[in-house]
Amino acid sequence: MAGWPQTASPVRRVIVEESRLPPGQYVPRGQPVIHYGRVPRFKPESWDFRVFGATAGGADHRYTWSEFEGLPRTTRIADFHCVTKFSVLGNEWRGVAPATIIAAAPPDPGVRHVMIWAEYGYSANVRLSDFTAADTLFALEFDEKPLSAERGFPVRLVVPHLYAWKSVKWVRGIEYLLEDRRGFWEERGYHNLADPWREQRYSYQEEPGEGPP
Ligand SMILES: Nc1nc2c(c(=O)[nH]1)N[C@H]1C(S)=C(S)[C@@H](COP(=O)(O)O)O[C@H]1N2
Ligand SMILES: [Mo]
Repeated sequence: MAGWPQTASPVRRVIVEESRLPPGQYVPRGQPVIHYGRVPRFKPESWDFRVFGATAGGADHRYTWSEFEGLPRTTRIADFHCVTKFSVLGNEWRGVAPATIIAAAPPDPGVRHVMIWAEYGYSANVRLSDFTAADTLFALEFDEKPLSAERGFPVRLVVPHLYAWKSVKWVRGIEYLLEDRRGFWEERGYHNLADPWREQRYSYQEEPGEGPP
């Protein structure tokens, strides 16, 4: 067999794992759970998912829980990088691709950014290109089971290629933006773009054009 020998030495394994970790990150034991505030209670009768802001037709789109739950699902395996420096590797998420939402409720052609909204007003802004990236997903399942309450049940966004504060738990909707606007942590000193490979942790690192004025 060409390439790596089948039994990698411990040293080689470490090198392979490290090349997979963005700068400054480490792999902790276990799977930390992090969020601001309380875990919301899910009420299926009143739960909805709204698409609003600059939609193509100007009208909002609303999914009830049974409609959202019935959307086609797809699986993604991805790493997860928190700005507090831990990374969790190889997570298996299953859920609804943003493309499915965009097809049903398209944005105005001028839209370049999307605000993700959650319970209690938590929010995160992402570029439309990050929202539609191949690894981005509205996850309903983790490890082939429904999300646990603390991990975002019933729906969370996962944007594996950005720091994890953009992976909004307990999502309730998206807002299409004609002008970029900062979300919850972006307003509180975190980087507007949040690329872990470029260590875009804090807003003071932003270059001109990387964030709203
Ligand atoms: N709604 C909501 N989503 C959130 C947060 C939050 O405070 N509220 N915290 C974010 C942060 S900072 C991280 S690191 C991840 C943690 O996800 P986990 O608890 O599944 O590890 O959730 C993100 N999503
Ligand atoms: Mo985080």
